[in-house]
Amino acid sequence: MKKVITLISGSLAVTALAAQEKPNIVLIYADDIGYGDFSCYGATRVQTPNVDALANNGVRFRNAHSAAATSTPSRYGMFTGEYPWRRKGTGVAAGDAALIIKPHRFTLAKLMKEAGYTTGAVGKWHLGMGDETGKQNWNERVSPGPYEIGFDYSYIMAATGDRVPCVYMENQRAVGLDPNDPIQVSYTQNFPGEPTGKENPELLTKLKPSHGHDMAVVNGISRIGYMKGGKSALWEDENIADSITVHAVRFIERNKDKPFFLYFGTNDIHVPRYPHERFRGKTDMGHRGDALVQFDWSVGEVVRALKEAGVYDNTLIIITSDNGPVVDDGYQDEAVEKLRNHKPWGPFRGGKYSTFEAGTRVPFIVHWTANVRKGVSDVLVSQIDMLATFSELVGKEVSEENRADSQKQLSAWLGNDGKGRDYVIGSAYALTLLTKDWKYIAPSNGNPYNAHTNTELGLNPEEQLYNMVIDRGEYDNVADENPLTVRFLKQILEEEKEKGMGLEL
Ligand code: NG6
Ligand code: CA
Repeated sequence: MKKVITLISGSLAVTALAAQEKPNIVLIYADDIGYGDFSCYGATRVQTPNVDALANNGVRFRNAHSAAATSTPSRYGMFTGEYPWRRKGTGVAAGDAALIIKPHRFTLAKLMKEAGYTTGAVGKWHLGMGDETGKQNWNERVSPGPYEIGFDYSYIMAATGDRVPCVYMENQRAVGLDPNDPIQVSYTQNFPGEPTGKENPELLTKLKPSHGHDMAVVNGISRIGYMKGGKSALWEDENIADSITVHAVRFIERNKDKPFFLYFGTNDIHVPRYPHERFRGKTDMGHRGDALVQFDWSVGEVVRALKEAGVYDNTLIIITSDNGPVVDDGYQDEAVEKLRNHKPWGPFRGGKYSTFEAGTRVPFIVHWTANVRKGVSDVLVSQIDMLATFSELVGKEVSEENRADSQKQLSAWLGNDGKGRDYVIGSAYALTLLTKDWKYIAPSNGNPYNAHTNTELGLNPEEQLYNMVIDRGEYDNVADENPLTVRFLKQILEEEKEKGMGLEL
């Protein structure tokens, strides 16, 4: 394939690409994998060779952020380019939530389609489906969904592994459904006669909850939400990685002759963690560690498919995560007991749900064979920039309105520019503003500690300011000593809020 790079004042820039020369894009979006969970980010008790190979031959970022500290808002931000805190209703979605990104909105997938790509969404979705919460008929095509916001093909889990309905939806229809055994879903009440984890603990043969997760029992594991029917369509947790990986691979095989964009949202390592037998015991950390190995296997399969299709060198691959790590997220899977010296959050404080860094500082690896400057990058980058950055990559302009908060950061993402973003705003109960040097956390009266998950949420009625150069662990609040810095950062936040906050979807 012809190289399509020109040198402009010392930095790599991608020129307008002829259709067949457009790079494919594969976005591997992990779930709850923390900054310190891959061996290339310092983990020692788990080896992730497939991830590491991409990191070693690509750019590995050390200051990269998801848009939020949980899944739904992070995915919303990444797909729309708009900070999720601007919109009401972008918090963690129930399994029967209506589609959160409205069909009229411009999205990353629509951008790619307009640029001539075939687009696919495989794996975890968690952005809702249908036009009214709780009103979906899961026995028919559920719409709107991925297709209506730009994905030609989809094979998804509607919400999360721990939320009903526990079925795969292919092109928005439940896979393997027997019409004589229709699916019913409710997030308000159980269906008469259906067992629950709470009332029938004897049915929990695979995993028991540690908190919550005591409603419908599917595959020996109790979940969030009630469900009845659809027996032939129910997933088996130990096969989820296989099932979604195979569909990602098939999408690549089918589309290898034309440019494609694949969003591959893995179920690993979200709860309930129940990796396939062949990954059990691969680490000494129980299901959480073994699920990391399973994730790495999925990455290896995608890479292999790209190589076998002959498109590896012309595919830009991103590996990142939707939020930081959590150890006990609601099931008794021994993650806490077996963690010992492993640090999923790396050198950072907090974790999933937290305003502290580990909430949103996630692994971020960009691989594109000859087109990146290999190495480690410390510039500030954010998933919110995917939309504008991909628009640069494919040479398709996006209006300022459609670009929302998304910035063109291609040069930084390819490892060529030492600047990156000036700041990024995070949201987990309270807003945060992070620059290269400082982290400001707005005052909040929320609970500072999540006892269920053992997470410091970083909420404080006082203003917090941390010097990220000398205190990346956010232990020494220096707000009082630096009133001018606090004022400056607050002003940026105020200006950003004035552009729109608390808007309806
Ligand atoms: C929480 C769930 C947690 C997880 C999270 C969403 C309970 C007790 N906890 O409410 O298990 O599902 O939501 O995670 O129900 S996320 O990564 O998809 O945002
Ligand atoms: Ca997540």
